[in-house]
Amino acid sequence: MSEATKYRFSFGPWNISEGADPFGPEVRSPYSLEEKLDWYLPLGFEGVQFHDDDVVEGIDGLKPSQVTKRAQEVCQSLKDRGLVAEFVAPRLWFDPKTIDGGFTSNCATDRAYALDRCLRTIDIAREMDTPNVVLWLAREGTYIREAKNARVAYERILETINKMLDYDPEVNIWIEPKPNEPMDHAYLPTIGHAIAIAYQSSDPTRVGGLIESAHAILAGLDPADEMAFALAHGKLCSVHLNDQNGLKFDQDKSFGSANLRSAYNQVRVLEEAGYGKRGEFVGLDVKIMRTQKQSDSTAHLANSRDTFLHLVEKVRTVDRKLEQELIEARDYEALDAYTLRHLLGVPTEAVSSSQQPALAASGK
Ligand code: XUL
Ligand code: MN
Repeated sequence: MSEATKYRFSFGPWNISEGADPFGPEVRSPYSLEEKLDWYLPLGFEGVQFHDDDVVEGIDGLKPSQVTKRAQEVCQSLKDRGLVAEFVAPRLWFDPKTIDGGFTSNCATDRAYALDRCLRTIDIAREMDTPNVVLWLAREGTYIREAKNARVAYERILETINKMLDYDPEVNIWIEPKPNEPMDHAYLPTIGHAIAIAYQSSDPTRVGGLIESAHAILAGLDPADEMAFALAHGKLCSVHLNDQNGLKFDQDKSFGSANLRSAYNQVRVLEEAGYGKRGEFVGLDVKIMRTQKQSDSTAHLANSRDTFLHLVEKVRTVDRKLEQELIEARDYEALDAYTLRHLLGVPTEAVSSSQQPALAASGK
């Protein structure tokens, strides 16, 4: 039997937040990046996910030499604490020049800005000792379909990805799909779309995906099946585990909070595929509830990691022989009952439907 995976965890500084939402301001005071980095190891995390401007604040107003200097400082802060950068992602949705999207904007100077920002992100990633760049294509979509030509938009996304691949022969690009928010519809809404564009690119071996549980749910899809699809293509480069209670705003709830069984199946798919054995991180893109106090600022991260590890135990202790027998008997009712009892931690005898009174005999 192969050795059990020792999972490594990551999150981004934005996951320790001040609680602002579209209807109200901050309710907790901010921590500096350095203070946040101090908490990673004590919380059980060693990977740090960054936006470009999490590393270099005010990036657009700085000279290349200033950007490099700041990136080197942050890289040193990581090293001092025994941490590593997992990836850097261009924040392409804040600047007025990206109001109508970056890669797919109808304005050529806006598109040039977006490409340039991505190339500077690659420079920062290089300084941070990571080859990985994540593209969450926040505004690459439309509020109304007539606003852009969707076919041209797909071509423009592909063109930009190819330019990034050309710019640095070492860079890997991980697309994080999301179907909506902030746009009504996004152009790469699912991992299927992301993987299709990866194969179309000039170097498919360097383009893959990052799946966020909540984003898959918002697309009406099952996160575990989405992960399985990417794993089957060798293209699951990272995950943003979290949870989402139905089709509403992107909630980034703690992992397992809304649907523990779905969380179990995500862990099961990852564990069975040996995810993590090739150095992949278990990323948690979770948000603490706005109602929490300042001193609770990191509780959701510790809780989500803990839930993940409990679910790993559940996956490792499932009775595979019984599962196989129930599958062969096509007794999925019993398999369902067994799964629920296993998750609840209650004894698992008497799960077969054959324990039922003989309904057939009574003609029902
Ligand atoms: C947006 C989202 C982002 C990305 C990083 O919904 O998930 O946090 O994960 O830019
Ligand atoms: Mn995310």
